[in-house]
Amino acid sequence: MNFYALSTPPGVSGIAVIRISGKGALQIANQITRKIIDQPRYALLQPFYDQEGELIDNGILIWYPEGQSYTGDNLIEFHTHGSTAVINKLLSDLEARQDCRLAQPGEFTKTAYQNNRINLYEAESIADLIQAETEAQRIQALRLKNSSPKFLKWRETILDVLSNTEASIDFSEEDLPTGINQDNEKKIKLIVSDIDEMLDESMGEIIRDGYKIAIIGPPNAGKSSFLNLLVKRQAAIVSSVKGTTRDIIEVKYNINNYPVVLTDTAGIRNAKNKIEKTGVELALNASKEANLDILILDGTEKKIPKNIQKLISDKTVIVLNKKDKKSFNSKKIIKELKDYKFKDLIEVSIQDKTGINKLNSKLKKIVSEIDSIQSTTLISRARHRALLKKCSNRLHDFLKIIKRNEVEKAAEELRLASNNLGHIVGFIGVEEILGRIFEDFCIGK
Ligand SMILES: Nc1nc2c(ncn2[C@@H]2O[C@H](COP(=O)(O)OP(=O)(O)OP(=O)(O)O)[C@@H](O)[C@H]2O)c(=O)[nH]1
Ligand SMILES: [Mg+2]
Repeated sequence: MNFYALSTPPGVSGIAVIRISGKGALQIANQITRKIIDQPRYALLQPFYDQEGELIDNGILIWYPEGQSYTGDNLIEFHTHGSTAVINKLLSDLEARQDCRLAQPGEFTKTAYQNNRINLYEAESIADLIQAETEAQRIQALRLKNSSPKFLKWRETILDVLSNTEASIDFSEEDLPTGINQDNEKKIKLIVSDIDEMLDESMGEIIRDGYKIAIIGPPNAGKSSFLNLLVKRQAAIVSSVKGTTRDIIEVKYNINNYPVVLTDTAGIRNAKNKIEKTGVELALNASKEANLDILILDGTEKKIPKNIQKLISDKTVIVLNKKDKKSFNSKKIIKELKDYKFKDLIEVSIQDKTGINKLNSKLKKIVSEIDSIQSTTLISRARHRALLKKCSNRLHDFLKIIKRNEVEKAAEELRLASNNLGHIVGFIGVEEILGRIFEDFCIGK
């Protein structure tokens, strides 16, 4: 069955691209253009007609033949004018055909995978690339796409070592080339250290899902005011009533092209009210999960509450707020903080916007530190991370077991380790996750 979809975003645009993929795509293109298309990979200016012979539009048609297309099957691209009327007319003409149906989300890429045009890992990187909202995410997705050969090479080496190991089950040691066992161990050790280095980086997930910043502090310190100031809109309610914010308020934000998720939280205190209590629990949780805490304190207060002190860590930026007020006095608080380790301390007035530029450049600097770490390939998907972790464990076990000369058991570890890598690129046993991966795509990709 041939499938089709609008591959450009819906709505009015200069041009729109509608694609059909499948064995019969060329035949459908012949019918629509009322001529025989015989020039592959060539931009042809053509009138497009519907089944009744009525002109739909004049546009560009490109035929990508089987084996040379994105999906691997015959693929036709219609470039039409991007008006809703033209798009709808061509789409409904395709829908009316017996041999054509609307594509499912991600079906073009899924077909490419099934036709061995790309591996699963590359398909996932394409999904990431389509969904990339910022420059950093785009670079990361491209980097991922290019790292699939690394997994394939590791897998090949492991399979090599596996066949050597299996050979040593059948042959006596004298029959094997000398030094082969040491050589095998060395190869596996190298792979393990590469994988463990990769696993060490959590930055890939940060770039994919956003750098998490939790805005925390006691009630009324100005947390919600700070959020609103940063995102330049009233994302959260501000009031002089203590305990205004109760739910977690999550706002997507962009610092220096890095995606950031800002969360405003309930003021932390010993709340009696049940709802506020839940809010405080959520706040503590958000702080735990955050990559960075911005702790907002009211600089007119003399003390830092005990339950707030407990939250100060090396991922905390302390913001002493309300500098505009006469009673603002940072000395006492700073003194109280002398035994604590934290990232930075800045005095501001959110109301007057004093100190805010300085705070912003601090945040920029902190968030940009990601850049220096992301030089190696990063793992951005939990699925890859879990499989690499399993693979690493297997290889560590192999190194232990082979020392005890339990060759058969050791070989089994290698087999499982190579399977783990195979799962990442999609060679084996991935049917159950295919749906999940491709449903992330939009229709038309
Ligand atoms: N004078 C002065 N008042 C401020 C400043 N920042 C915030 N406020 C006031 O402090 C009060 C509390 O502000 P919010 O932003 O609601 O504080 P919050 O930390 O979100 O409070 P909860 O949601 O209750 O935890 C409001 O009346 C703000 O107008 C400031 O820099 N100076
Ligand atoms: Mg608030």
